[in-house]
Amino acid sequence: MRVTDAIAKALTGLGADTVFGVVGSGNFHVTNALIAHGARFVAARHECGAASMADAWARVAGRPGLVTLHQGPGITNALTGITEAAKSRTPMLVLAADVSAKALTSNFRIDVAAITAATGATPARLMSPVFAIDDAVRAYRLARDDRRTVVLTLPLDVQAGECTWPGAPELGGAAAHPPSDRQAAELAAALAVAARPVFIAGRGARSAVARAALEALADRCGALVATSAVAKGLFRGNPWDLDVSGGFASPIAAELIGEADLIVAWGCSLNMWTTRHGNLIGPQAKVIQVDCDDKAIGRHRRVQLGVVGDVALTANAVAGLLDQEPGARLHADGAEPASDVEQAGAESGYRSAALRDRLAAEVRWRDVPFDDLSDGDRIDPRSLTIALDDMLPAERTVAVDSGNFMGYPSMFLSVPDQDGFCFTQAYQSIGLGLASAIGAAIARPDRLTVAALGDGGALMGISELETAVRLALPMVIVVYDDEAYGAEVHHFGPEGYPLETVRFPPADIAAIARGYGCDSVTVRSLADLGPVRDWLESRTGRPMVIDAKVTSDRGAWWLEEAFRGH
Ligand SMILES: Cc1ncc(C[n+]2csc(CCOP(=O)(O)OP(=O)(O)O)c2C)c(N)n1
Ligand SMILES: [Mg+2]
Repeated sequence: MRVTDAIAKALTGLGADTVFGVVGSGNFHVTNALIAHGARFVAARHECGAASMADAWARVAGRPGLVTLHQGPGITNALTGITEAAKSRTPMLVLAADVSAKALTSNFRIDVAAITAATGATPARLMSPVFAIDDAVRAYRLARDDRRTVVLTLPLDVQAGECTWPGAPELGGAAAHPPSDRQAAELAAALAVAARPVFIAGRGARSAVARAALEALADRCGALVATSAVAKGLFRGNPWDLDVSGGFASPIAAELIGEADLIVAWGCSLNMWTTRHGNLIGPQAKVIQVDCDDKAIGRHRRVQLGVVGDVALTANAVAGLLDQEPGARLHADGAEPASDVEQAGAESGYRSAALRDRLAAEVRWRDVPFDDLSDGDRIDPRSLTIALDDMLPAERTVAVDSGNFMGYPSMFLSVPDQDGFCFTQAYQSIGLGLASAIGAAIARPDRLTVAALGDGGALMGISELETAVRLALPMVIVVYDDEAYGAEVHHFGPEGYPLETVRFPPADIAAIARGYGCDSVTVRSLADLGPVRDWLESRTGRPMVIDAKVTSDRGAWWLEEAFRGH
């Protein structure tokens, strides 16, 4: 059996059914072999787009993404998307063609392993036809079980070799690890005495199973629940949900997190974004971090207790301890546990009927009063986003690019659950948002996908507009168009620096989008949104691009937070 055919058969047998890429001679055969074995191939127009699509697809589908690339420039073009995936610990397997070992003078020759390792991705290589299937299966397993972005190079001479099919490979399930008894008891003891506990769930809690376990435990001890930005939507519908902790937190969420006496981070690193450089967590708070990776504990801030274990298993174990007779084994720090009466029901811990009413009225950003700066020529991005939140179906996936604008969709658009939000900011690259939205749309065709982009990021990644049109994806692409690299304008403008390098003349993005085959509209006021309403009713099969000419008198306030991180 030819090696390309064998690894395609093995990978599709393991469940890899969707593959993204740009085909050149080096990945032609392996891509066709994947298709022959039943995979769907999505042709991107740029390799960075292919990597970003697979990254977002993996995040939303909850399974490893798969990419195929041509050797040399195919790989270097994909690097920014690969880096975002690697930094996000997205399980993803990149099948990257490479020149044969003896082709020392090939134009395409680069040190793929070195360049891959430099991004934080994990390099792997097919060494010989004999071991090709084992190596490919191992790479897939590493991506899935260790949440790695693995770049598996496929040298052309090995690809062309022959191997023997050994029978369908088995992967087995990845084992989740429970916490140690001692750490679970210490966490239970801390929760038993906490008066104002807040849970902050992160990427490691992005599942329905983790949500159920965390909500049960939060109910048991009267905790309020929040998420980091990447896990937005996880607690949607829970009356005690504070939404996102960090720069995007609404005033009431920031107030309540700041007054917590216990913060428990669940699969959440508590980085500078989630904690506003640490300032969101009050000095009185005890901080406990639960993570399946012991190296993640305390990496971004000091914690009083680290619990190494799977989020759901830990939450269940701790709930089990709290359900037992409050006894000596819960008194790890010598304090008295709260009474059973206080622990049960909505009036326990941080929870009260009055707070529940306040949260219902205030926790959404759209309910926080603001002065609408729309002037007829340009629309206030907050008013635009609130109007879209009202118009677009609730069953939606929101994918956000990077830039000054990024808080508007993140804060003013609600999402149905954690899979409804795709936040690719681990590398802080602009230009990935459109491709990410396409990957998410392919993973969840039942939902309307909303790509939220700045004009800079939109024009950087615009080649994938053709992909969205070709695939007839149900997408609304909102461009927050301030005719500038607004982030830079607001970063340097106040200090009086010249801004010619970061400002642009108006671009007719609606016309550009029509050229690609999209429906489109230019929006300067709420009255211009009629065509979006019509599009939602008629669903033309063409993506809808909204070129929103937005006001931009000052930087979004979360940006000031961001600049402190530069
Ligand atoms: C690939 C890449 N190049 C440059 C930057 C620096 N950068 C950060 S935000 C930004 C401006 C983005 O402009 P736009 O997409 O219009 O969003 P805005 O800030 O105007 O809302 C730039 C250039 C980056 N983060 N990534
Ligand atoms: Mg801009």
